[in-house]
Amino acid sequence: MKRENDPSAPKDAVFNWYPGHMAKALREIKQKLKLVDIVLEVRDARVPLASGNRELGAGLGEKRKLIVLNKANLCDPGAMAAWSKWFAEQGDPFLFVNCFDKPAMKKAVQLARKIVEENRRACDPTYVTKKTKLKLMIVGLPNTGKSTIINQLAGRNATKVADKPGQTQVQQWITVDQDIELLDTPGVMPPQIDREEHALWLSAIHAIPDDIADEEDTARFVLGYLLEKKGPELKDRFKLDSLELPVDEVLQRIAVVRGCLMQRGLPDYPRVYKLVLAEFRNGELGKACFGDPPKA
Ligand SMILES: Nc1nc2c(ncn2[C@@H]2O[C@H](COP(=O)(O)OP(=O)(O)OP(=O)(O)O)[C@@H](O)[C@H]2O)c(=O)[nH]1
Ligand SMILES: [Mg+2]
Repeated sequence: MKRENDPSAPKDAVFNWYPGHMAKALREIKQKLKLVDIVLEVRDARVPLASGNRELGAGLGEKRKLIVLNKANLCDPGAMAAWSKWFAEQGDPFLFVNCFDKPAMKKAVQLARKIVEENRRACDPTYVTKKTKLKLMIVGLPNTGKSTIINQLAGRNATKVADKPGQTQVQQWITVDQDIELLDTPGVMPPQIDREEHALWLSAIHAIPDDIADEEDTARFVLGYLLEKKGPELKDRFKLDSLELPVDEVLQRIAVVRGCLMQRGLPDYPRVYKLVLAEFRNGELGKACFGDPPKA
């Protein structure tokens, strides 16, 4: 992994990708907090803890927050159950969702409204529930699906989305209907990542761009994970004889099976790395979840 963009990054950071627009984005998030009722903190369900951002979380102060673990359709169900138990024990409101699932998104908004109402009642015991416009701010790491969530709720392409970290670069208000308004914000990375493992997880889910992370390291890590997990998808898609193979051999096998070859039949490894990452990220190599819930 490279240490990029910031020569003043702390020496113990194994990885640092914090382009200028992210510092600005964080400042603007703090400035707009007073205009919203609640923040949806979007994470990737496949990296439930390390796709959070402590600095961003601290910046939210006392504002009510709902943790939305998006892309649940790509997350290993057993791991998701274990993480759900852990999140429930922590006491912060959370929800695992696949944002293309309309009823699940409806439930997320209902839960957000309930949290806001409960908070109003806690601040003012004489408060009587009334239907007011709900204003939500959507924050989180790059590429976690913030803008897609907004488009799904709005039922139209109100904001640009792409499988590319750093797509949204400026804040944008989107009116869903007369009851809901949403503020889309650019993805913000933690200023530094201390653990090599976390940098690999975040690269695997494409929260970090491939030209900043190292495609070879990330693809090798993903293959190692899938081999250890022994999911049938890897074996079937790449016609492997076994899942007991070293990563080097699997890479060679993929090059042959998928025709990623150069002159004289030599493997074109950069193409293989790209192919492995693309297929992993759209779920074709099976569901994943990196890391275990912390032990009490
Ligand atoms: N499988 C799956 N893909 C999703 C889901 N939500 C979003 N995506 C995909 O994730 C990619 C990134 O989505 P965006 O909405 O642009 O992500 P973002 O968080 O706004 O990214 P930035 O603007 O870079 O911070 C797109 O290719 C989406 O189609 C989901 O629930 N499931
Ligand atoms: Mg976006």
